[in-house]
Amino acid sequence: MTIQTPAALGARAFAELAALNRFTDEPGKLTRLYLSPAHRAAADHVLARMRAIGLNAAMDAAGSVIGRFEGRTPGLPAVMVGSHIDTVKDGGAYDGNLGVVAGLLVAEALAPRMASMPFALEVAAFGDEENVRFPTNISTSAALASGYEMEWLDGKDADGVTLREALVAFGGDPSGLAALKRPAGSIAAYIELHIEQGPVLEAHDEPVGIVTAINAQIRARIRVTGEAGHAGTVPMGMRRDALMAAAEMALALEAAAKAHPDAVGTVGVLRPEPGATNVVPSAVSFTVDFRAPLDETVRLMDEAVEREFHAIAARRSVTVAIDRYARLAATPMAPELQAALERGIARTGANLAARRIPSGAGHDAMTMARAFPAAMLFVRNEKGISHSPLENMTEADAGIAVKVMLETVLEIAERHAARGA
Ligand code: HGY
Ligand code: MN
Ligand code: MN
Repeated sequence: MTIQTPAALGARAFAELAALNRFTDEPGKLTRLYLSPAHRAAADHVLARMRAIGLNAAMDAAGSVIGRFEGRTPGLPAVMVGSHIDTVKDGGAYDGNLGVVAGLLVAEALAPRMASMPFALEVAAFGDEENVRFPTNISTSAALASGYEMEWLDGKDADGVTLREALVAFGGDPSGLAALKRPAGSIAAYIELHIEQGPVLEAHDEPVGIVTAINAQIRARIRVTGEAGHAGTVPMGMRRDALMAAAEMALALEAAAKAHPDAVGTVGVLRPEPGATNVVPSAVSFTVDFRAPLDETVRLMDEAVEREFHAIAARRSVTVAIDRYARLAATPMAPELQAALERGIARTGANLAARRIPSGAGHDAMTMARAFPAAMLFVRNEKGISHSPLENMTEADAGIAVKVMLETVLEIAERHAARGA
């Protein structure tokens, strides 16, 4: 295997990212929603890159692209290195994409050695981690671990297109979703490289860190229904204004989050109807996303949302419907893989710290951890800015991080071999 220096890996990573990030649904921005034309183009590109590296690769029924190298004998449990290629709207270049590129580069580096490896190597490019388009819950990796939840197929996007319709048009296969669930033990380790999307590594001037656990979260779609009216004639005391009620609910969510020191709450989407300057809004659809390190904190916040939203609706003579479509429990990362990442960092010989960090952001590693040992390596990104076109990181840090991923996979292999596994 040629020596893969961090500098060389960083240059390769940035070149791969530039090629992958040509695919967007909004020219001039990076918007690549699940099952969109840009997602299809990006998936085809990743499929071609996997095959060029020699991986046995295909797109699965849910639209993920997964490639595999066998180990010393066919059918061995796999070490999977992956992340997601879907993005938020007007997102950053590195969220998800970097972890998929890391998988490609690790596979490329290990290709000559796979005949002696005690496990298979898989690279995964999941397609629905952001859950921006449909009311799903990290569905494409969940399909492999806990299994696909068929009710997701009936979820609709902002244009009223169901996930089932979009999946068929994309070239996916609703009838093949149940079969995606992997047998117990078939994935020996899932390891994901991801930008930190937070300020800790930069504050300590450290390029990489090891994730201890991923915060719990609940996401819900809220529908407030009031009564349309003439903006110029309906007296304030006689209005059933859906938007004002929704605004009060948004502030109630903020208060519920501020009541707990490490909790967060966000209203990211808010759509008034009919949406005219001179019409008192008859209805509002909005989303809530709230998170915390502990399940109990999220439960308390959920109770507050339920209680306050209904009290506000009653006071304002409107109705409110709360559709909790995503619940993710707080997810610890596998201790033995955290230790493997620490040894992977040490093997680089660069005398790097191995700081443990919790993740406020959700990841495919959360769902993979439901069935398989899972771990994450964080890499520093500028000011921790993410879910923004300002998301940025250095090529040097990318190279260090990919090098750590490579050394970690080798470390796991050597431990397997030492145990005679
Ligand atoms: O929203 C999240 O936590 C992740 O970026 N999907
Ligand atoms: Mn991500
Ligand atoms: Mn994201």
